[in-house]
Amino acid sequence: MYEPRLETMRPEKLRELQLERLRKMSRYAVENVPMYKRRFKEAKLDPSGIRTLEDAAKIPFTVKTDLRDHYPYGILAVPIDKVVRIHASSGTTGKPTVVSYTRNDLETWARLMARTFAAAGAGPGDIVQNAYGYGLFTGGLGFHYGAERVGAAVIPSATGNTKRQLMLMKDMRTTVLCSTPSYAMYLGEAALGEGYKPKSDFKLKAGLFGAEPWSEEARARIQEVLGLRAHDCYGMSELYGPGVAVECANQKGLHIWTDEFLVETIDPETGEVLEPGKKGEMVFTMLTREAMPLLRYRTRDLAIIDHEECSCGRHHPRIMRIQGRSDDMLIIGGVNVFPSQVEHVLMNVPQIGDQYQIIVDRDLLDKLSVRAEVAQSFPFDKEAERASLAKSLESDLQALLTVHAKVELVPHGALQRSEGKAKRVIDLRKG
Ligand code: DLL
Repeated sequence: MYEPRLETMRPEKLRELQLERLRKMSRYAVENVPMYKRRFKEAKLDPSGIRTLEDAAKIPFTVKTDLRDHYPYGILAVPIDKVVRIHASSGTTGKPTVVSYTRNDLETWARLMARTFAAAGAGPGDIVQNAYGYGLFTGGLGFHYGAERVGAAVIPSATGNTKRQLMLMKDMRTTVLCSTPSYAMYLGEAALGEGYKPKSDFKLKAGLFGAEPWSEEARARIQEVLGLRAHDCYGMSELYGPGVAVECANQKGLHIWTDEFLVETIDPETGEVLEPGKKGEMVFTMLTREAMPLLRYRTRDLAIIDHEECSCGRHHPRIMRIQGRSDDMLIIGGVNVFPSQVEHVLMNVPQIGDQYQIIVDRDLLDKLSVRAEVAQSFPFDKEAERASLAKSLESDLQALLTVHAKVELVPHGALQRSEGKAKRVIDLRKG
């Protein structure tokens, strides 16, 4: 552990710390950010009215459009000369979401990232290859500073240039790989294609993978090919970046650093707070953020949060894998379909490769199809085998999704590989 006192704090102590910080943060936000001053006034709420953690539910939500509406600096609680870093998350349309940090914010973020590396067993002597994007994206610098903080050596290899990544991995004797899970899969595939024997040529022991959804089956594949322990890590630009939650060596859910974040799960339709253990949208309050306070920020990410104790000694509750985003959910003829369900089915079938696309279209009715690459060893030329594989996948998908999905198999290598976040869903109904 990097900060054993905070990482093993008992749940009741954590709650005390959270309450103290929540009260302080509410007052700070109201006094320094006009948007929060207005919101509290509209809700007829004074920060002094927050006396218990449950009172957080009285605070109005903050949503992504609030950040866009106050582009670029409207939510700042400090003068611009206290800001020392600015990141942004790329919007698919229009202006990006801008996130600003004071020196103390960067310090907090680096500490949380150091905990992230420590949870994966990384420290002095480790060689960390950081294949997240450096730039406006928070992945690159977030992992970079965390690795340095625990005393590991960082190779800032950034995304892309896959052959060079593999050469570095072997020659520099990389022990910890940081990348999106889809890029980790691609690195594994490319390593085999280039004639490496990953388990003996590489010295990898752990991977820190996140920034996009992935399944248990994908984890099993990455671990098998690269010979490492794959840790899931979660974060988002608005909440510093990566470093919000990470899996310990037990790999049974991601510990959320609740001394820094108050997390609630809500019903995404009604906004009501759900009981612990129920699947819902995660809502985060940043408890010590200086530059850009965020109270009850709706993430749109759906998850179950588990409060059971973990044998690793950390009492921080765990996200039992992100189960999709409320805005990623596809509605096919009235039925809700999550891309993660499709991945779950595909990755369970050894004849299927790592790459796939989900295509949604409409003529009279919604049509769902899945284009999947076969594994390298699969005899793609044999039509009968292809047809039978497609048929069996269609029936597995039907059983899980309860809607029909047409399966199109394509040869190994036919689909584009991703170096950052994979784009798996093509919805032709939009636009
Ligand atoms: O993806 C920050 C990050 C970088 C996290 C590197 C982990 C590793 P954004 O670009 O703002 O920030 O995207 C945030 O990505 O709301 C989730 O929908 C998704 N996401 C992030 N981590 C995971 C994960 C970074 N482990 C959005 N599993 C979030 C599933 C994830 N989805």
